[in-house]
Amino acid sequence: MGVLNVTPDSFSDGGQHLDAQTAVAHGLAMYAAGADVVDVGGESTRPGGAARVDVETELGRVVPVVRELRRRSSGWISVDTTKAAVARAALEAGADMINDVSALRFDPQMAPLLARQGVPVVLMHSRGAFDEMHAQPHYADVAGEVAAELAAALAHAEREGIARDQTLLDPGLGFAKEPAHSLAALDRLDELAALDRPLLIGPSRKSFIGQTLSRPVGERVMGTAAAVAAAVMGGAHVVRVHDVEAMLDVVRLCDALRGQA
Ligand code: PMM
Repeated sequence: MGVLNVTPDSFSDGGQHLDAQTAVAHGLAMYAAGADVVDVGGESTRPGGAARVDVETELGRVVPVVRELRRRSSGWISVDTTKAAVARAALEAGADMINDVSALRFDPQMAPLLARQGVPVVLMHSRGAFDEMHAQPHYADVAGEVAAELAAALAHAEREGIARDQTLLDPGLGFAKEPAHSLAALDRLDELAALDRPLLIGPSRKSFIGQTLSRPVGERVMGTAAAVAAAVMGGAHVVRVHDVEAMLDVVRLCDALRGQA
């Protein structure tokens, strides 16, 4: 899954693809580099106070890009949003799946929409409201608590009429987690296997890599490669990354090691 942020302020690629044409070109380049899915986002969740965008702004960023990607590619299109109105318009414009970093918590209309549409949905672990997602709560056992909270999110989704087999789960590296928490969640990804759903993981260029290696955001490709390798060896099915071509090599080698190539 390639990351396509159509935002001025995402932490690593903010401002690079703000006009629709540039964004579409980058999305198509990620498919050409081997991405199966491109994840289009119109609202940054950057640590340190990303500004909430209103629905109209987010729609204006996301929908033209989805429509044009759909016209020019048969690759899967995911939309990274917590707003039901954006998800609905994006699905109408041709998106295939929704990536909700709030795991349906922020917009009460999101679950009924996805239940009706029957499309795949990523339920990502986070805690708190939008502006608290990067606050640092305490964990006694991060892997166990993330697994329990994802199990609760999955149960909530099922109560709302979303089929279990529509869902993917994501431990949410960097969301309500200090670097040590993200490292532990990644190292113990296998503990999410008991939930028996495909696992998505998004380590790309994140600050747990930067802080561990003392690297600025532009120098985290090798750290990202190590995290992607750990994720795949730990059982991840989808990795959400910026550097598609490089990470595809990592994934393919790990798949070969696991005998799945
Ligand atoms: N990380 C970011 C945004 N969306 N979605 C999922 N499912 N998992 C993640 O780890 C994740 C996400 C962080 O911001 P970025 O778009 O700048 O990488």
